Amino acid sequence: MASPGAKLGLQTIGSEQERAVAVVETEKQGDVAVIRMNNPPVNALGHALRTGLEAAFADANADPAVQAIVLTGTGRFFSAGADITEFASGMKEPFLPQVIDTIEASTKPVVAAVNGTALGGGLELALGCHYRVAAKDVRQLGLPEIKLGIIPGAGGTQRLPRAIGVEKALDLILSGAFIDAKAGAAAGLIDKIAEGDVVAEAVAFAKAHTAKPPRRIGQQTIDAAKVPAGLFEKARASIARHPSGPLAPKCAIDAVELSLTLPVSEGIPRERQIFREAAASPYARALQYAFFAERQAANLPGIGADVKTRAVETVGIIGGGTMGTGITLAFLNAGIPVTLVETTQDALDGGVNRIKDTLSANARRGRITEAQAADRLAKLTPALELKDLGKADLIIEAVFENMALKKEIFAKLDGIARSGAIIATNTSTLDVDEIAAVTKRPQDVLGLHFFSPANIMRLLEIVRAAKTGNDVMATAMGLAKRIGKVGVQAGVCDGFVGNRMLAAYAEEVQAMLLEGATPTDVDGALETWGMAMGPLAVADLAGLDVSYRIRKERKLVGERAQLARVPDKIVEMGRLGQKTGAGFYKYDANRKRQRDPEIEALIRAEGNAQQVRQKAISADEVVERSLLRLANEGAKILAEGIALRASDTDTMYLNGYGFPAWRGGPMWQADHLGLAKVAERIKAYHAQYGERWKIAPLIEKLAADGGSFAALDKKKR
Ligand code: T1G
Repeated sequence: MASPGAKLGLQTIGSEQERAVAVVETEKQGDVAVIRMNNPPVNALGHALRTGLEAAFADANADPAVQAIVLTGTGRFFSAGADITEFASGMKEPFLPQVIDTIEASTKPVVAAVNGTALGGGLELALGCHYRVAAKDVRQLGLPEIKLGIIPGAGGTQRLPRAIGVEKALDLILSGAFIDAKAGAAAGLIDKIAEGDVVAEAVAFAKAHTAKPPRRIGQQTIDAAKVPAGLFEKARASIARHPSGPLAPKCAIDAVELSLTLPVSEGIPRERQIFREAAASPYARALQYAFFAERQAANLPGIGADVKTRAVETVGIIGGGTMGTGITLAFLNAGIPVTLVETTQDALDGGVNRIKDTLSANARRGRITEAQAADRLAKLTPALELKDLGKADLIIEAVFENMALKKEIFAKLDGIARSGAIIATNTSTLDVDEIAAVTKRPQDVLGLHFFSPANIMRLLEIVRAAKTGNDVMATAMGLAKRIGKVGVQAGVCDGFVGNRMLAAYAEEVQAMLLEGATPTDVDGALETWGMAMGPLAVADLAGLDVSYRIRKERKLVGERAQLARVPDKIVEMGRLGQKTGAGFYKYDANRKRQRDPEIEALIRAEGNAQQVRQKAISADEVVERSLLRLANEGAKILAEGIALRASDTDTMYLNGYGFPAWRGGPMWQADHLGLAKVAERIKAYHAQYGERWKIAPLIEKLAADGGSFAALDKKKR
């Protein structure tokens, strides 16, 4: 072995090996070999890294001068787990379970110096080490595989229960939640929290353990008596509407349950079988697609890392209503001071109290501490004058959905906002170009369309107007991540991307009601299929008056007016949804919905009045017609360039419209069904129902060429 502290490497015999060497470095600190993973950006355990680790451990174990081994990562990452990009292309040996078994079998103590994020295979790697020393600021420890529609596949379902107990392990694996180093130590996952340099403290820890036989988690047994009775039954009963779909949660429970009865040497091969079953499902493919789609959405063509973003350290919000206060909370929660402007003291007090109530409720529920709640409230400045926003870096208008009012406010802001400030509108449908045109600084104007409740919903539709500057778009995209949102670009058209598709979907729902379906039939079918909430229940939650006002502004005619008759009549009866205790449904004191025969009769009468041929509509038809209208409208939007990618549309529906991630999104569903089949079905509906089902030329073309939305997106990269 070369002199202490020297960098060691494998003999280079080919490019794969070169990569393996490049991503694993071994350094000697006295008689301790420090093996460092260096595979940016997240130390994903791809083939090269697995190969490099296997070789580095073989080397260190064979070296008589080495008494102990420390494994660590680089930068913010220990390892973010298996390389998800390898899933589609298939993995090559050495497989991760093998590498981890080799590490656990080491005859010399192996200490993981967990310098940062350790997730999935990354945490399984650390569990294969004999001891774990973590840096005190580590926030992300977990096995989130379930969010990708799979289960831990490198021993996590067998070793984690032995390390922290079956109940905690099952909870972490089923939720995919992250824990920090402190919680890890409390659970028994982490042996020592490093106050200083984690590698140095891990080396010292290792030296202190060279005399003892290594402690292998894989050899530990589980005391079944300590497992709460009925744990697995309760878990199985709790996964009916798991956000990862019907299969992976069941697989996770089955695998963890094996840890009670099988030794690790038998449990891991069984885990692998179950892993493969989950990985082969369309739900896993949809969730992995969603993972990358969300990250892809942040890439704006022509706007590279060289585009300088603007500083946003203070924000002004105009309007203390539901949206204004939700948006204010989103910024306060991210530690960004907000000045909230309203026109009257009462309205302002109303808004401030709503914010106070939400913060104290979050503290009461333990989501934040009292101190954090107080700190966030201290960052709020109520105001009654627009001029108080003169210093704000970003101003967001969130007033009533009325063009004249918004233009009046933007004309005033043009004279008030500091030079270089970004001025945004939270409109959900109106023309942002028209709003920008009342200012002398259209390059500083864009749409920031939040979704209610704005402090909860992850989606932020970033509406790029014709003159919006690249730096403003880049700033908005970065800001979205900073406030915990998923930013997705949309162009200007009526309803932008999300609401324009929603209008087509909602229209088809109304058509199915007039043909004979009931609200319960429609919502029931879509919720059983996986939607978080059916479209009519969502309409009642959002308030039927909101869409009523938009329809009245639009002055609908022809079939569109006919299809809006039922919701119009319901609103004109004073039934605005949950907030009035009745809409498409009746609501009890706990806001639980109940079918309402009066509304079902109203719908029947309207269907007959419009002489709509009545028919039984199956749940499958409800789902098919809803999805195809969404995909067809999505394809038109894509062809017009209003959405950059089909995957952006899906990212919007997953994060803003309650579309289940394990179903991928409307465009992914269309690809999954096959565009030839989609085209055939749309044409069949067009023949039956006419113009509203006119096929999008893009679908017709892709179907004819054997193409797909995914392939189209790939071409654009
Ligand atoms: N594989 C491949 N690429 C990955 C990756 C991974 N595991 N994790 C992140 N990336 C890419 C990501 O696409 C992006 O690329 C860049 O890294 C930065 O990510 C056997 C089989 C770690 C919390 O589920 O949750 O182990 O867009 O923008 O916000 O049991 O990434 O720049 O080109 O998200 O700081 C289990 C997944 C895998 C963790 C960091 N692991 N990653 O968030 O950065 S399955 C996970 C995350 C497994 C084993 C099984 C997050 C993060 P690009 P980012 P971030």
